[in-house]
Amino acid sequence: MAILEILEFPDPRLRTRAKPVARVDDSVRKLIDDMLETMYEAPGIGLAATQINVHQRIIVVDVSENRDEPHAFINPRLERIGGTIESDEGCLSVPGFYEPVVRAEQIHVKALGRDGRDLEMEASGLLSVCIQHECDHLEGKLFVDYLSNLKRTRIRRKLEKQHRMQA
Ligand code: K1U
Ligand code: ZN
Repeated sequence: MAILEILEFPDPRLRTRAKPVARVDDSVRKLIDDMLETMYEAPGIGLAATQINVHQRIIVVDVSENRDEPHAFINPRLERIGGTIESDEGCLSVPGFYEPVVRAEQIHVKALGRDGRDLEMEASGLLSVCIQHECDHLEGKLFVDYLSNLKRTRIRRKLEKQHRMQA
């Protein structure tokens, strides 16, 4: 397994729309295992392939307290069931910033699992929020896009400054 580099906002590669996975083979399973290792090490509760500069429609999540309930979704499709939930969101690609975002409270997810078989799941609360956040990444969308231009610009400038200092 391997820990992969996570792209940071405003890297333009985070704006790439990911392509569907045509076949779930060993290379896809290895990628999922590497994504889970990278997510746990960060630490985070989710990760999309886009964030590690792989533009395939794959996300992983684990919102459990003991960090022992990993989920992988390949080619995920979401249906909104109902309700709205506002919660503070963070992002491993926008480190150090947490802001409130409004999303659907309950969702239905259809995808392929790590074994390549059809998978369906209903999710609510943090799991629902995290899956929606990760699916946004596959569209090239970040949680900062839900914020005001002023807030997004402030975050971008602070991260650009940090990146200059690190270079
Ligand atoms: O997509 C990502 O960058 C991962 C992101 C997911 C997320 C967090 C909060 C709301 C929605 C989606 C993170 O995991 S940020 C880190 C974080 O929230 C966290 C890390 C360790 C323990 C608990 C939370
Ligand atoms: Zn994120």
